[in-house]
Amino acid sequence: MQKVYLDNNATTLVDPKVKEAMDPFFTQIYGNPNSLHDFGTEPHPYMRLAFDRMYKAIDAPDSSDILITSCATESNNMVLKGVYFDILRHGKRPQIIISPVEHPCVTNTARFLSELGVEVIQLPLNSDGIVDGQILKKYIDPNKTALVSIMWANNETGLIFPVKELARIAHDNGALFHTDAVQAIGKIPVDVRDADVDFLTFSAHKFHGPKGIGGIYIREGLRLTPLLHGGEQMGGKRAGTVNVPSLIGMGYAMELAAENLEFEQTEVKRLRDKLEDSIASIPDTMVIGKRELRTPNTILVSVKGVEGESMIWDLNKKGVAASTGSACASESLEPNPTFVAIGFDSELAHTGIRLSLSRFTTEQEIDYTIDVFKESVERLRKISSSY
Ligand code: C6P
Repeated sequence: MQKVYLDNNATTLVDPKVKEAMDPFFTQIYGNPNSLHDFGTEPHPYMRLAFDRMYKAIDAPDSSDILITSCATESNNMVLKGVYFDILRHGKRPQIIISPVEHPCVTNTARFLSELGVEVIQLPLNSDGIVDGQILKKYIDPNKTALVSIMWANNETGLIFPVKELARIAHDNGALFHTDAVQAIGKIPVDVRDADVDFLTFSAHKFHGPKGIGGIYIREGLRLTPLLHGGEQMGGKRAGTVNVPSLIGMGYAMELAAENLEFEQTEVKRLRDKLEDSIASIPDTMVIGKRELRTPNTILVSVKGVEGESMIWDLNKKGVAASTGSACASESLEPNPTFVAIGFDSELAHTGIRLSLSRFTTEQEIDYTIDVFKESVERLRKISSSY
């Protein structure tokens, strides 16, 4: 049976070139980079190259910091909890602002902080499904807001947030600005200098790097209280021996992601649009979010009368991997929170299907998916109308 992977917002395949670059660091260049002997110093130039590649890919100034973490979940926890320890808990600025469609690693961390006394504001979305400058201006408090944390692109809809404008408003009001750029890197240009953000989160497995490694860009002059205490690795900012093979892979994967941006915005987009047009031609389907406001690889569609879960299982039987939304919320029976935030009733909020492409998706796979998707909708609608 043909297999088609259209869940690239959950994770991506490791680019074979990245895997090849990582290989020597398991069995040949395997010293602990904090050891003083030659085995320990041997990985240093390769690690430096990985950092240089990342600095270049996101246009980070040399004077800023890129901290290596185990994943975006850790990065987001570290930013929110770091700001809690550094600012919020002292009470002068006790408030953080987030969007209602952040990943659970932001919303649940914010909820945890609210139990410690932090005031958490979840902004409403505008009619396009994003937070705009007007909304932030209405809610930000120059005397209270310590941190605004708003994602660069949403993992379910692909909708892109106006991060540069939001960062400016945060700064005008004396607040720090963090963005979760997990779904932006490799899909749209991400330039920390131009966007003028203070903290930025990323995760290698979303851009054809390995799982289990991510990072935080930290603007020059800022610091975050560490989450992990222990040794002096990374200047004491995050204890624990760094995962060298994955760091090498992440650096190279980010460089390739930046090099392939043009391809993503032309060829991947062309295939996404072809799939989206075919799905949208099925009666009673609704694609969420204006196309020009979305990342080039993502479709979130509501198929009226068809439960998202049933559709996913039906597609899976034909070898097509899609999702109902975030992989980490796929076992929840609650309505999709993104749909709810956008204003859908609870029945429609169960009808979401996310299809996300990558630079490895082929035209033949898209043609196959179009046929399978149409057959699935027809079959499931027939079944539900027979009840
Ligand atoms: N979203 C999805 O199916 P980790 O796995 O910790 O590196 O990434 C977490 C994460 C953080 N922010 C955003 C915007 C994300 O999309 C994700 C991961 C996957 O949408 C898995 S839940």
